[in-house]
Amino acid sequence: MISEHTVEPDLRTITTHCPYCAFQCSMDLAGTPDDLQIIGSASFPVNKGALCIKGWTAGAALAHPERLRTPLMRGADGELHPASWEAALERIAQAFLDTRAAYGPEAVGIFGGGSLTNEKSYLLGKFARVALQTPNIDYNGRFCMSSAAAASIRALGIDRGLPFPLEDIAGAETILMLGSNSAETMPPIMQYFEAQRENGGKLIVADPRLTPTAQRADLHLRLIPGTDAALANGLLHILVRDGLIDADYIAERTEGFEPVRNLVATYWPERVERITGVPEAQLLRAARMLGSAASAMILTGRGAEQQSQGVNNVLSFINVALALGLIGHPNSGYGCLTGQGNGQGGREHGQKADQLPGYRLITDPAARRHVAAVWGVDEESLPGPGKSAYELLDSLGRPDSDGSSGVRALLVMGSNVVVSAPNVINVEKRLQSLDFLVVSDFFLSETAALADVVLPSAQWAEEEGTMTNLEGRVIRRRRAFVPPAGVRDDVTTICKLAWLLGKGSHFDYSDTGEIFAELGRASAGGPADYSGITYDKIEAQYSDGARGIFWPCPGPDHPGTPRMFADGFPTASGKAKFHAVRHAAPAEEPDAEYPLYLTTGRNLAQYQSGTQTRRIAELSEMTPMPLAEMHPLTAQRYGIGDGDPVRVCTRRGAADFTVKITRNIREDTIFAPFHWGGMQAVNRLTNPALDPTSRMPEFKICAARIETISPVIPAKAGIQ
Ligand SMILES: Nc1nc2c(c(=O)[nH]1)N[C@H]1C(S)=C(S)[C@@H](COP(=O)(O)OP(=O)(O)OC[C@H]3O[C@@H](n4cnc5c(=O)[nH]c(N)nc54)[C@H](O)[C@@H]3O)O[C@H]1N2
Ligand SMILES: Nc1nc2c(c(=O)[nH]1)N[C@H]1C(S)=C(S)[C@@H](COP(=O)(O)OP(=O)(O)OC[C@H]3O[C@@H](n4cnc5c(=O)[nH]c(N)nc54)[C@H](O)[C@@H]3O)O[C@H]1N2
Ligand code: SF4
Ligand SMILES: [Mo]
Repeated sequence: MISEHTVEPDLRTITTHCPYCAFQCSMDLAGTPDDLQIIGSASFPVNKGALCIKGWTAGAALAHPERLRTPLMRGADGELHPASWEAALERIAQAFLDTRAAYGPEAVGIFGGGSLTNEKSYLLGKFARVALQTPNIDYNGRFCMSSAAAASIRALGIDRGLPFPLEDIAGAETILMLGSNSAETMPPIMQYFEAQRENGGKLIVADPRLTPTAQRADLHLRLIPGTDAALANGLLHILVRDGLIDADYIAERTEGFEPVRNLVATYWPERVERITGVPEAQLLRAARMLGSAASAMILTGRGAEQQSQGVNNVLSFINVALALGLIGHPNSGYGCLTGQGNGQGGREHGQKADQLPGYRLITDPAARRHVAAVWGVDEESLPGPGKSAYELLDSLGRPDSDGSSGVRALLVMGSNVVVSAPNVINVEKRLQSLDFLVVSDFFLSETAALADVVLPSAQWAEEEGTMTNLEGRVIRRRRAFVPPAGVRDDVTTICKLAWLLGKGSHFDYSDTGEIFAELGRASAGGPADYSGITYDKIEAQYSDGARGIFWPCPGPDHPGTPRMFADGFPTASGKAKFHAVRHAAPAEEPDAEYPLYLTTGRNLAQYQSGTQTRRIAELSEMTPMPLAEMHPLTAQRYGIGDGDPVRVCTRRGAADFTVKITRNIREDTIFAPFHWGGMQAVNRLTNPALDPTSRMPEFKICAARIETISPVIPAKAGIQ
């Protein structure tokens, strides 16, 4: 069993990584939680000393006055009251046991997150399958890069967001980015694009908005939301027509090109201009920039992925990368820019509904045998696949279509779903209809406020573990401080609950290193093989400047794999696969009643559902409220001025914003960020239409109309 806390002396310098995004900047911490100095670690080869404003200010959440410092339990009066850990954990265990007795094990569900360390992600997956024996575990990564993941697995046999180190960006002659605004979402990455430009390289950005990222590009393709696959097919049409494809590579390293060639023949430039809104001349220029380059990269962000066609969009761009012979060549390839701190590792070790550790499928008999042996359980006792994130949320508290009970008790760890899931009006209702909800968080998030039991969790600088960054580089998160009295780390919480559920012997660890070693054994032989990585090996790499180890790392002497696909693809044939994918309309398109596209995304100074960043004064001052971006001509049509309050309505509901008038957006599109809750939650509006393969919701497109309203009172930081 994990000891409560190993006491670390405060007041010292320790090197760890940022709590927020997948760039995982290394930072040196000095001081105490009340007075913390954070500087970017100059020697870490990823951020090279740079941090963004969120990283600089990350310390403010540690000693924040609103931080949860004791468990809370809902009393007979309907309010949350402070409670002891013993009482809270017993209530949770009893609720899980009662639910299981009444409705069966699948009626208990877990919703995890991509901010959890590898150790916690792995334990949560094991807890679901071994302690609860429920198939119903999924996580917020389903809302993040699941479309890119599914497409990469289909086409390339494996999903590692970037299959090459970031430094390769600097050497690429041409880069095409689809729906990524990394100047705001991972600012320190821009140093690689600067270096690329200094080396004479060119950048193309496809985005309905002229974002800060697109402003740095040589060519901005201001496409109509939801037309990414048509753009890809149109580019490939020109590349084939103009003889710019790599016939040798296609013959030797790929299969399935002919149907793609036939399909893209129908995507002539004039037609693609009509579908995408991108002028023919720009299509030609983009195709030439890609096709004539000695090295080129295609990178996707959430813009192209968070669609009901997300998998097809990514497949269509992988087609372009394969036809040009890019994948596996120096300073070239296809990559997905992963989002959350452990967005990569969090998707590999069992938080997904259909997954076992090492990126194995829970339906694969060999994988089940292997993992059951590592866990010391009977193979038959492992459940099958469960429901995907939105389907899980939508099933809460009501019977399934097959008459079974649906999920009636839920543990949420690392997500704030009433802000960040699509169609949150429905999600909130579903959460309220549960028999029992428990949420672990640092603060009383909007989701925690609905819970029967709230558990206060240790934060990044108070815990040990590993994270896997956007490059697949496994790094160490180190503890600098003891958590405040009354706060526990999630590892301790999960293990204690397992004991109370009678499965403690499977959750008996002396420290997180032991959990990581077990994760390594469970992942051995799987696609994401960590078996050759140990804490000591990562630490040794830190001291010689290499800094972290790239998976797959299948043995103790293996150095890790910074670059993949140089010699082949991990598919049955060893070849990459083309997929002939037509573009298709989004699930909802503008019409007379809802005449505008609504798209959603991020601001520089806020992070995700805002639980952390809305509580940090500097960040809230920079970005105090959600702004709905609108073109001046659109605003004029509605008689709206800059700074006016506006109500945006869709078929799901209404939400309130302040208008920002900008020429940097298409006339037919409005954009709003999703970092706020309540009436300011853009997810009151979004469409939960799912991609048929990845089950990714269509966060990036729905049809909307706008109404003018009386002034919005700016929300106070932290409390909405
Ligand atoms: N500041 C900040 N940084 C973050 C985060 C944060 O919340 N705040 N979150 C982290 C996480 S988890 C993630 S996943 C990443 C996300 O990082 P990004 O993918 O860069 O972020 P988004 O703003 O969601 O979407 C990117 C762009 O997609 C565009 N877009 C909208 N619709 C379409 C379309 O149909 N096609 C195309 N091609 N583009 C479209 C939007 O205009 C937007 O500029 O950021 C990470 N970093
Ligand atoms: N409209 C719209 N909606 C979106 C998106 C979009 O582009 N548009 N993007 C989607 C994407 S890409 C993502 S990744 C999701 C993210 O949305 P969420 O899943 O809500 O992500 P966070 O806000 O990071 O939520 C994490 C919560 O867990 C807490 N937390 C963080 N780390 C830990 C931990 O280690 N332990 C515990 N116990 N708690 C922790 C935080 O305080 C926070 O309350 O939103 C999705 N929703
Ligand atoms: S939020 Fe991302 S880019 Fe900003 S400091 Fe943290 S890891 Fe670096
Ligand atoms: Mo994400």
